[in-house]
Amino acid sequence: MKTMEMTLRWYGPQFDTVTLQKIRQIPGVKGVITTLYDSAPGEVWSRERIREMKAEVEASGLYIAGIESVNVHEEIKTGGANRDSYIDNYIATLKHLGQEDIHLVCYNFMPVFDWTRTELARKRPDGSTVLAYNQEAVDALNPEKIFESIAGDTNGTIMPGWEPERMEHVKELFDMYKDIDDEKLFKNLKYFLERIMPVCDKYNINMAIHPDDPAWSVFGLPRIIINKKNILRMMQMVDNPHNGVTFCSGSYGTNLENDLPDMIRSLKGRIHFAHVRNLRFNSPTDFEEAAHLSSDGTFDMYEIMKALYEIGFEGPIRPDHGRMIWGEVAMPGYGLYDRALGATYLNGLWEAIEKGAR
Ligand code: CS2
Ligand code: MN
Repeated sequence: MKTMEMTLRWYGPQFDTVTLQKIRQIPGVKGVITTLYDSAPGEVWSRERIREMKAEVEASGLYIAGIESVNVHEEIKTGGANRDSYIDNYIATLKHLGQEDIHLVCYNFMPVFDWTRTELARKRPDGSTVLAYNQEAVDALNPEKIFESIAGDTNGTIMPGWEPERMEHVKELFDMYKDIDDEKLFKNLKYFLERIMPVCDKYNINMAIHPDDPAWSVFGLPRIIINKKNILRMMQMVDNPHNGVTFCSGSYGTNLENDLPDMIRSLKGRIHFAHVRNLRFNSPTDFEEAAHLSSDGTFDMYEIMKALYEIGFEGPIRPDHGRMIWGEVAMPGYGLYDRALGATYLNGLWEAIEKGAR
């Protein structure tokens, strides 16, 4: 019987403190989710580079379960004059991935920034540190000075999507979006998807859009992959099973109005990848990335896993941002220990649900 595959994200040999050898020792984890970390959005990935990346992972006894992410160039998101050539490049990358037998691609359509947090190391009573978000802190930032304000808080580590090279252009990037509202962004997403679906059909590539995080507009930029209504609209506007979703509980869950198990059920057949993690809300505008356990946060993780089980989910799943515990020094959210605990907990929930259903 096909079932879900537990995986872990791996940031590659140059950046990750967590080695493939360590990942391999997490019970039940056989696949990794990775990407070509030194490629820029818009570049074509050659078959050779993909092969090298695969060989490295496979040499450690693991396999590549999917790519997170093949990033989408801002010209595509804004529908700029050069979008077609960037889409051609994206198609070439998808083709090469398919030829190398990789069939899952996670991406996002968030303008300018990837996920946004206001603290990368908030201390909890047990001494662990976690990523946290506070709306008042975001509202106090000047968008064009965001990088300076947040960079100071990170102990030299930065969030994906907040790289210094990118931040040098932050003003230009904001300008590119000045005429883009939600409707235009939807239109540009549709255009992109319609153009890439043929190559996805040919090579059986499941595209899995990652939700915007947090799931509302920040810094005045449009954000559309935020709730059930919008994600169903996206599924219907390009009604092809290869046009699917990364169901990230921690990202959709930032908006307490999102009923996560209900969203999962409504996406049956279209969830190709799952990120499962918990959040703890201290107030509706302040949350922190708790341990995966239901009792440590706001979500019922059993109900989330049960909904995935019941829709027959069988793709890769991974624990998401973990706490920093046991003195580990690693990229915020992506240490080994707490994500390994998360994977083990999710595997336990799944086993119980599966056996209970027999
Ligand atoms: C994040 C994102 O929440 C997450 O999983 O780490 O960076 C995510 O990888 C991208 O938005 C997917 O394109
Ligand atoms: Mn996620």
